[in-house]
Amino acid sequence: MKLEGFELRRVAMPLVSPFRTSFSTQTERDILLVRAVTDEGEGWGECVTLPDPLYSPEYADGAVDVMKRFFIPALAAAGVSDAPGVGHALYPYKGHRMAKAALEMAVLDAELRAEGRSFARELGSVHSSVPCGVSVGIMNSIPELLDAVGGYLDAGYVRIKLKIEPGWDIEAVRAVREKFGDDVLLQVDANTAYTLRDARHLARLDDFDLLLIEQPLEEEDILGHAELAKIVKTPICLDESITSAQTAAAAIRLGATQVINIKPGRVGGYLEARRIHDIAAANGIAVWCGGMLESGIGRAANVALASLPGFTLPGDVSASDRFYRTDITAPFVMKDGHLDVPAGPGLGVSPIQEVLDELTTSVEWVHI
Ligand code: SMG
Ligand code: MG
Repeated sequence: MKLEGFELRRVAMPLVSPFRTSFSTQTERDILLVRAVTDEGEGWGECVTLPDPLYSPEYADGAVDVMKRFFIPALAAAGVSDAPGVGHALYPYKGHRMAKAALEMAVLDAELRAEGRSFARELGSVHSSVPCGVSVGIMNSIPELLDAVGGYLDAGYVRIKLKIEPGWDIEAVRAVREKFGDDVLLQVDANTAYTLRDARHLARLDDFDLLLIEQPLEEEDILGHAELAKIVKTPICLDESITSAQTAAAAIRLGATQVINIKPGRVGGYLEARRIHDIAAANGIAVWCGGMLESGIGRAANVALASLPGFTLPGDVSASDRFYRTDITAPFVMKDGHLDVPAGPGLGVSPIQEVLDELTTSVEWVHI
């Protein structure tokens, strides 16, 4: 397969409701789509950068810049013709994992479509459907939160994740437990909003039988998480801190993470995501698939990843309508709390051109 170039397309997708975390409020998703064009057909990638470097150091405009300035020329110079080649050619460049992941994903999709193989099969899928969890943003009031959670439970979501921050934690969790009972699979995500000084406070969450506390402390505070894990009984799950298979192995060894949230964009791609899955499995650590409010393109790949054997907890893998009234692909629709794993070639879904055109804010072509 010979790469001819990449189309970089920005798409503005309005959210059905604002999504507030400890670091920002999103009302619209500005998605960077990458289309790899080859002599054997095309492939799609989705870059999960947010507009500002508040979740991770990367941001959408920066991803476009690094792709055009360094990464695509490096792929051209190396004559890259397959997905593992993308990782090798970009290895000398530090960081920018979301940008690397999007390019690798597009090349992998092109390769698999040309060969008629699915992402799921390629990654090592063992399930034809995956359970859906939903991430619930910080709300203005407890009644508003209970309304939102009630709606998701009625829709069939099998696991609820509450976004938390200082001032919106114990009482929010208590209210959800009191209203919906002890059987609901419940977890929380702080997106680095606490410090080790909050350990006693966070230990109060132990009363609520949570599956896990996700990323309570700063991303670089691996030892802090290891200390916290000795004080808090609820399992610690790292998200932001895990940027590679190497950091995953270290965090596991240090006792900083008892569960891992795997986001392919954060770790540089689906191939590295699979390596983290393998390391976690070898260490008896459960993993689940995180989400970055993906369109149908990224969602398709996440659903495939979530169907690997080590993904034993429901992920932030929700239906398209959790975030979007109109998706750019055929929507992912939940049945009995599950999404079907696409089985067609590559991602198994493609953008619908008219929808894509309507939502596109810019397109550029980068020749190889
Ligand atoms: O795609 O369902 C989704 C979003 C899940 O909460 C989610 N993602 O830290 O895990 C996380 C956040 C990161 C994105 S917040 C804008
Ligand atoms: Mg998280």
